[in-house]
This record gives sequence, structure tokens and C-alpha cells, in this order.
Amino acid sequence: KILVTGACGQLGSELTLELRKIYGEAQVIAADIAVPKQKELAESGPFEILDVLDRHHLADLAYKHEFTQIYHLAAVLSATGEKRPKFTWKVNMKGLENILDLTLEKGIQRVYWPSSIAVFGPGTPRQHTPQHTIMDPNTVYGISKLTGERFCEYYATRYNLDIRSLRYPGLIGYKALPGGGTTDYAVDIYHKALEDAPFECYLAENTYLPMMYMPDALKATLEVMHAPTENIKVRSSYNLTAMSFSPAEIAASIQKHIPDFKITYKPDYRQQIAASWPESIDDSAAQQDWNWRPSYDLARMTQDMLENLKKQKAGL
Ligand code: VAH
Repeated sequence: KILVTGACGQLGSELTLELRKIYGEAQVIAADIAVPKQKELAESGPFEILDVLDRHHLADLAYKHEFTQIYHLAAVLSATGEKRPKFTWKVNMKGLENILDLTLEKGIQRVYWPSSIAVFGPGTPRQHTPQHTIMDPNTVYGISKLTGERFCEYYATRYNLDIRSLRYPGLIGYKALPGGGTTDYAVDIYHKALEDAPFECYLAENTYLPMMYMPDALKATLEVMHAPTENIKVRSSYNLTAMSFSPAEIAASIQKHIPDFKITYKPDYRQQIAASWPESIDDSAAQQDWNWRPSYDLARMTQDMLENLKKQKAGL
């Protein structure tokens, strides 16, 4: 059986559905701190309430379901993290530690854990950021992801565990609302455009960030998890990207479809977070080791997002 923690999240809810298509609904146990709001997720297979800080309940579930793989997605993201630093550190670090200890104790065959471009900081080269470079994150979320990478590589190396990881850029999808990320303006902007509402962006207009459409994020996650073990050369976390754009550029791509769409800019505390992250990522290691290739650019993503959001709003 496969355990997905954080299964109700922006990535978790879509990844759970994808894994259920591949392995069968009953084989994928979705778990999160609260029951899923998304109807499709709630009705598509087994669900368990799980606080990843509760190691005893985690052990009980491992005994009940005999997990062979874990996708550990439960975490507090960057923007929320800066409002609750101690809670974020606890959830992100203790949660990961509990999963790694369970993996060791139960001999879990393969573990996926998401890292992020947030592991880079103000001292990191911001263009085509290399796989190995200076990493001085200054958000609790980024510090927890960098420390998590070191722990994953330590457990993988010292205990010979098969733990795999990707440094996601900002993720954009239409099936689930994001929660507390700095890049989430790039999801909200599509919803506002379809409501004919002016969009006030909390980042400055020329703030470039690495981004990826959800279908590409799902493809990369499944490709890295299904690659032969000998191909996985990076046990901290692979750089990964599909595109980089600024708020001005995504707004322009939307205006090609909705000419009257209006955007204004009112940077807030999230501007400092975004300004500490790379503008573009070098993901050649992922390309070389397991043939990573993105499929969606900004124009194609905007076309697909607007099309699917319209269908959703029409209740189709
Ligand atoms: C966040 N969406 O904004 C996440 C991600 C690179 C950004 O880690 O915190």
C-alpha cells in the first residue's frame, strides 16, 4: 500500500488521484490532518486522519495498511511559515523525522519527499541556479527544506534507504486551491480573471520566479519515483523547473484571452521571500539522470487553466 501524507494539499490532492489511477484506489491511503473538502478526493478511495507529529498513530497505520511506499507531502509552506515559525519548524522537521524513522523501522521500500527552490537564499546565484551551490535560505520553510534534504541524504546513505526528492518551483493547478505559498498569486490570478475582478498582486510586477504547471509536477514526481534506482544520483533533492515568469508576464498571457483583465501591484511581506529565491533554475541533473522534460510553457498553461476553470465554474 502507498501512504500519501498532506493528501488534501494543492499537490497531495492531485498526486493521490494520479497514484490511484496507476495502483488502484484501494492501494493508496490518503492521509491528512483534516477530512478532504474536495469531493473527487473524498470519494476516490481510503482516507485516514493523521497528524504526522503523532508517531504512535503513524505506526498504527503502518501496521494496519502495511505501507511499502510513502509520499510525505505534509508541510507548512513559506508564507504561512513566516507567520508561525516555531510551529512550521516542528511540523516540517519532526514530521519528516517521524516518517524517516518509520521507514527505517518498517523497511518501507521507497519514500518521496518534496523539497523546494526555497532552499536557496540571497547568496545563491539567481540565474540558472546550479544543482550544487551556495544555499542560505532565510525563511523557516526554506531552512526546514534544506535541513530535510540533509536528513534525507543522511538516512539514504547511512541506512541504504531509497528516498527521492525534487526541489519544486511554484506549482500552479486548478483542481485544488494552494495553501500559504509565496507563489500562489499565480493560481489566484486565474480565478480573479474569470470573475471579471481586478487582481491585486502581492508581488512586484517584475518579480521573476521559477514555476511549473501541475501536470508537469505530477509527471516529474512519478518519473523520479519510477526511475531505476541506479539512475538516481542525487539523494538530497533534484533541481526542477519548467519556466520562469513575472506577474506582468502571466497577466499578459491572460489578457490574450480576457482583454479587459486588470492587474495592480501592492507588494507585501511575501515580496522579500520571493526576492530571496532564484529567478531561473538549472535542472540539467534531472534531465541527464531520468530524462526530465517539461510539457507546458506559460501560453499552454494559461490556455489549459482558463479552459478547465471555466468548466469547473459551470459545474461540469
Ligand atoms: C511556496 N509553493 O510558495 C511553495 C513553494 C517554491 C515555492 O515552495 O512556499
